[in-house]
Amino acid sequence: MRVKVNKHDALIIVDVQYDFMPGGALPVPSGDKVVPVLNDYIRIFKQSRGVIVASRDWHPKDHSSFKEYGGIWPVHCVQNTHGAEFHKDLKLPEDVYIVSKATERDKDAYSAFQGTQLAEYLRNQGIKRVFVGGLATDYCVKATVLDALAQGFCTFFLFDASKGVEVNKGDVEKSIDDMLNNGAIVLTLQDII
Ligand code: VGL
Ligand code: ZN
Repeated sequence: MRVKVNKHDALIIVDVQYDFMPGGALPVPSGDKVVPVLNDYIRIFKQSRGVIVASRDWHPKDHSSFKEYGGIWPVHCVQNTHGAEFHKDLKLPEDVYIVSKATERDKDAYSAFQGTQLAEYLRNQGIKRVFVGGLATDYCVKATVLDALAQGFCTFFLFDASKGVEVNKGDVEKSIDDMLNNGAIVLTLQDII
């Protein structure tokens, strides 16, 4: 495949935060490996005048997705803690659009579109296509890809810039099938000219 990035394209970087890195509260195996690859995509999108978006899981400290409050996850990505910060090596540009999600105690959100103004923002910027990568493939990346498709964006899943949790074996493979079945296109850096 050959794809050329233009100014109607947006890169959506999902949840590249310390709590999803090895050693973090909710680690994604090899989660740190996405950072240099995403930096390559960032460079391309800057050169091509595309829009760059970064989402972050941004929970209050008593969030309902945490085990002690009835959820299924360990405490992670609490607002204004180190674990919620973006990885320091991720080269986000000055004009990055940051989307904070699941900021209210009683609402969880895996998708960067859920409960946020992201779709409106992208439409206002004239965006037609979105390129989604980050953490984790089988949760927040998948949910973001499916919502982007439902919102009518032509949507690429950045295979080489994403890693999954695999709570159950085969979850990543299944999530990619899900994205493909809904119209997503799987892309790697080699496909971009
Ligand atoms: C995520 C589990 C809980 C993610 C966020 O970013 O994939 N996973 N909250
Ligand atoms: Zn979360």
